[in-house]
Amino acid sequence: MSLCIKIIDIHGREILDSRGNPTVEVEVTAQTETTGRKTSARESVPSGASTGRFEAVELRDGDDRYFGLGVQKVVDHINDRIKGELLGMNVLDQIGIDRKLIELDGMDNKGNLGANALLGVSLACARCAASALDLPLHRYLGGTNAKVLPRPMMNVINGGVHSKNSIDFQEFMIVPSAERFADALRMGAEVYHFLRQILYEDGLLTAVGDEGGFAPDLKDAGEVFSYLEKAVRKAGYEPGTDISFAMDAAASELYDEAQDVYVFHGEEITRSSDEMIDLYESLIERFPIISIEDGLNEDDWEGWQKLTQRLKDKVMLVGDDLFVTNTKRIRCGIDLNVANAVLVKVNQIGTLTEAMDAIALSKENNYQAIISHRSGETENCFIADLAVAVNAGWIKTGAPCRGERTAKYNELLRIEEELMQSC
Ligand code: 2PG
Ligand code: MG
Repeated sequence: MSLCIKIIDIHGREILDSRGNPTVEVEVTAQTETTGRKTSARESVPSGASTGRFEAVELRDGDDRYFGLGVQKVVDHINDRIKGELLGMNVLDQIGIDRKLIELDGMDNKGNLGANALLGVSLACARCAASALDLPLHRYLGGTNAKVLPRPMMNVINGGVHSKNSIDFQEFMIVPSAERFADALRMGAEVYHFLRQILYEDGLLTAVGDEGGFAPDLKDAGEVFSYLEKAVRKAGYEPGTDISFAMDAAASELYDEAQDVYVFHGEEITRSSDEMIDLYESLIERFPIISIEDGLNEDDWEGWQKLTQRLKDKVMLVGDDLFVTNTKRIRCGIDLNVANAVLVKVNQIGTLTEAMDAIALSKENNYQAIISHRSGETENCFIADLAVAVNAGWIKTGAPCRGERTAKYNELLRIEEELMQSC
């Protein structure tokens, strides 16, 4: 690498995320050798609520601050160990930086220094490198062919562990289709407002959950999709043509290992793996659903094989807790013919390089890659650039509501504007 932009400072700090819980922010400063110019950039780390069992470890202090959720130890790891090792490295050498981070941690699950320590540094280095080169982040990450704006998957009804209502499944999304991202976003936002109006008229709660979607007490998935259909029509769009639907069952959260059933507390029933598949099939027949995420438990490879066999030609079957952005698990899914799409969450794996490897592996094997936020977010919009960088085609980043969600959508508006100017 001929151009050298040396890392001269790394500073971690504890900040708050969208749920009011502590998370990590990292600031990286680098100096261009030839000109002496200094560049600083910062990134922060998201945090999930329905975390997969196989995700990389998010370290927390476990003391009496913030109910044990503080990240001071993680910040110390960044400001001591990691900084000590990375100072002087070329910030353009993302692979080298990430390799060093992985080696420093030394554990498969990144439980030593914490995946939240590693990820903050990894992302901040990439952002700093892009700034030092005066390149937009998506162009730095993706090169000259980074150009596809993703189709937004907007979570407008929140259930499961993301809200305290009666809906058992976690997310119900609207997925607008338009030539321009700006139009898709507008369509989604319009439907969102009609949905609020309809829920309000029916005397239902219009307070929002963690990802900005409404969290009313509805009976079951069928009732939720009926509301979505009504809202789409009221906004003047055609369900299935202009706007399709998606859901994240987050089935691992519903699974009871002792009884080998899925427990629906709101509906007050249990379902077997086969009954879950039957339910999805009937929902697909009734509504224009194009994607079902985590339809079954994260360990149920056999059930996933059946699910895939039955529904793969009708919808995207997305592995989130199942794959945890981990190439080993994605490889396993490919070999077993399980799922046909991968949810990509950078903090599930802990470094940018590994997340990009997961995306590459998915695409090479004709699995869709959906770039995703976490339910605990910050105003950081790295994933907007990442989605465009890898031409993923999909982004899941919540409702068009709450600053930490709109931050990503708004960044995509800017990127689209910039890409259109350059044509
Ligand atoms: C999911 C995510 C994001 P969490 O399950 O897909 O929507 O939720 O961040 O809580 O894991
Ligand atoms: Mg999920």
